[in-house]
Amino acid sequence: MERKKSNLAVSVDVTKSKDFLAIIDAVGPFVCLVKTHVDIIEDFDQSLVQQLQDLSIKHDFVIFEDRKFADIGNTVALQYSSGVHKIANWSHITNAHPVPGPSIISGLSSVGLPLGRGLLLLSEMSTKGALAVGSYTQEAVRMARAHRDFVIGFIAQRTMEGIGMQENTVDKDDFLTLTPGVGLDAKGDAMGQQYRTPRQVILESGCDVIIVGRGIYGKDPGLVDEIRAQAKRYMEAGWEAYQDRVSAQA
Ligand code: 5IU
Repeated sequence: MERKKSNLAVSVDVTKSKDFLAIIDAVGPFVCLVKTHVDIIEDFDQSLVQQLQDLSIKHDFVIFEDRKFADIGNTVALQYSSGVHKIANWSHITNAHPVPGPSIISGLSSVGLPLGRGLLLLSEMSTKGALAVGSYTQEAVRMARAHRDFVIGFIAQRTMEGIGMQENTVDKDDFLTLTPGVGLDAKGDAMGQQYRTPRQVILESGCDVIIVGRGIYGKDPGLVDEIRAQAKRYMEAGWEAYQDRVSAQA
């Protein structure tokens, strides 16, 4: 993030590998991270993974497969390592719902830790009526604190720093907060998504990374110049909000 002066992550939710690779190559210079959903790609094969890894090296970004694991430890370990996608082989970070309890972290870390991977826990969601609130969110943070060797942060709508800690504690968490539901032009979509601006997310809510999907590639995955321009626009908005937050804290 420091090296590229970018706290922008782009979420590439498209179904054709040609579009997928073209979008990533266009946004690559502006992002710290690319978020994927490989299970929606219709013409997936192992060569796609190789091309994604090549782009990650070319543009210096981290790969995050947004798999949202949610099963028992034994099953998630198999889903993470095996099957068609073999996520652990190529995705630097992935994420999990805390709903099964700490065993989901043990299951995933048995595969990911030896490979140097990291995990994000989903402690909140951006959708209307989400159930990940209150004590659920607090327990997610507690689970993360107990597994700092593998958990590197959260998908959440605000910083989780201090949540569930005693008032006068001096402990600092230092977890990352990555936040979806970010848009500069739209307020939401027809399926419950809700958008806030990079300023609201980074400056007011204390998050670290903005995750943007359709706000960047939404109009047409073929419009590469437009996609590049939007990526630059979101990168600048995200970084400016971050700079303002850091200088306000100093
Ligand atoms: N995503 C959310 N909200 C959440 C979580 C994940 O939008 O709370 I957890 C994912 C879904 C999609 C991306 O892959 O982030 C947002 O895409 P758009 O910017 O196109 O809405």
